[in-house]
Parts: sequence; C-alpha cells; structure tokens
Amino acid sequence: MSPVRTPSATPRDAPPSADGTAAGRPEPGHPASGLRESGHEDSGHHGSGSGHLFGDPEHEAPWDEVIAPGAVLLRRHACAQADVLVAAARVVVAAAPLRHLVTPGGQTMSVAMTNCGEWGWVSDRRGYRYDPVDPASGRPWPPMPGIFLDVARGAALRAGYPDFAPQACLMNLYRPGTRLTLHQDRDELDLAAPIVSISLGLPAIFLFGGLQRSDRARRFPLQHGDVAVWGGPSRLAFHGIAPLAAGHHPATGAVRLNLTFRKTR
Ligand SMILES: O=C(O)CCC(=O)C(=O)O
Repeated sequence: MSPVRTPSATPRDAPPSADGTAAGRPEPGHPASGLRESGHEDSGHHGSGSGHLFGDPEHEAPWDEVIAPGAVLLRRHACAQADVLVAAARVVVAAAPLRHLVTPGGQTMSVAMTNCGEWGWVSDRRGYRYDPVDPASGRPWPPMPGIFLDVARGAALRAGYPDFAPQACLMNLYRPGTRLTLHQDRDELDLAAPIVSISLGLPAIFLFGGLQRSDRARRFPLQHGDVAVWGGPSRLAFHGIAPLAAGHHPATGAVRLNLTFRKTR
C-alpha cells in the first residue's frame, strides 16, 4: 500500500469556494479553449495578471535557480515549446476530460485534473493511487504526447537527472482562487526519480518547504514556461500552490495549466 500523498488532516486541496467566480474562458479556437472541465461555465472576465511594465519576462533567456539540494527552477525553460504543449494538452483533455477528484476524506478538489501516460494519479473515497485506467471512461489514459516527454526529459537532464522516464503526467488546471495545499508526492514506488513540473499560462506562487510539514515553506513565483524539478534529497519535500490570482494569459486565457511528470514504479 503506498503512503498517502496528502495527510487527511490537511487536504491536498480546498473545496471549490472561489472556483469560477472570476474566471475567464479562452476564446473558441484559442490554444487553451479545450482546457475546460466539462460543464464549467465562467464569466469571460479578463484581469491584468500578465501585464509587464519592464519588458516581457517570457522572452528572457532561460536560467536556472537552485532552491534546495536536488531542487531547481528552470526559468522559462519551456517557453519555446509552450504553444505546442498547450495544443497537445487540449488533445489529451478531449480524450480524458478534466474533472474534480474527491479526496478519501470526501472533499472535492478545486483544481481540475486529468492524466496521460501509462499511469494516472486518481483519488476517491478508496484512497490515492495510480491507475492504468481512467475511472471515468474505463479506458486507458491517453498516451503521453511526444512533446511532453521531450520537454520533461530535457528538463530533468538539465537539472542533473539523466534518463528520466516518466510513466505518468498529471495535468492540473487552476482557475482563480484554486490552490494545492502543502503535500508530499509519496504514491510513487520509485522515489529515486525526480518530479518534473511545467507551468503554463497564468503565474502562480510555488510553495516549497522541507521534509517535515512543519518546515517553513518558501514562496517562489512561477511564470509561463518555468519548469520545477526536484529529486534526490528534496524528493519528498512538501510543496503546493498558493491560491491563484485572477488574470489573463495569451497562451491559456484565464487559467493556469500545470503538467507534472512522475516515474511511478
Ligand atoms: O501546479 C503545480 O505547479 C504543482 C503541482 C503539484 O504539486 C502536484 O501535482 O503534486
């Protein structure tokens, strides 16, 4: 039995209190227009989250920021492939729609999720686990797009983890107000492999703590195209995402998309 990813006392996610209240919808034909969970309607509000007074940070040359032993933020690393990643994500979502999972404790997660690859991370009243089958359809998860693998493997290599072979890509869709509370990724049988996490669209604040829940979590702003990689001594670091601020991003509209890659076994 794999250990829980999120202790039940502190759910991985909050109920969808603010979900959709200030969210905009990508225009039809927009690269992110398929990145909606089914049945979710929103207002079309566009905030000012991506305005930059001092130039466009997404066209800066990539650089690396080590945040802890074994953990690095590859700043703007995926900018060049971002549009292709978003388009590929839309194909995945068409085959395995985004949905709001329920925690074992019965809370509905505000972040909408789906998966691609050999294994998908799921949560329900029975627990957290990896499943080769999408419980919503009874079919295998869609295959991991080649561009996902290329970017994830390239990022891992750059961060010092050669031969990363992810078997699961969890796709997290954040609307304004949604968040992921501090948690550890502990459902993988192979903890030697790192986690690779690509940020697309609206900016977010990445919370990165230590190996104990009580360790202070530092706050790192994440932008479109940033890739976080953590493994080795940081593989079990507590991490999360602070409530997303409303805004608009040309690549995704009013949402943030996160692609998180893991070797599960
Ligand atoms: O959205 C992110 O950047 C982090 C995602 C995450 O922590 C997770 O899927 O476990």
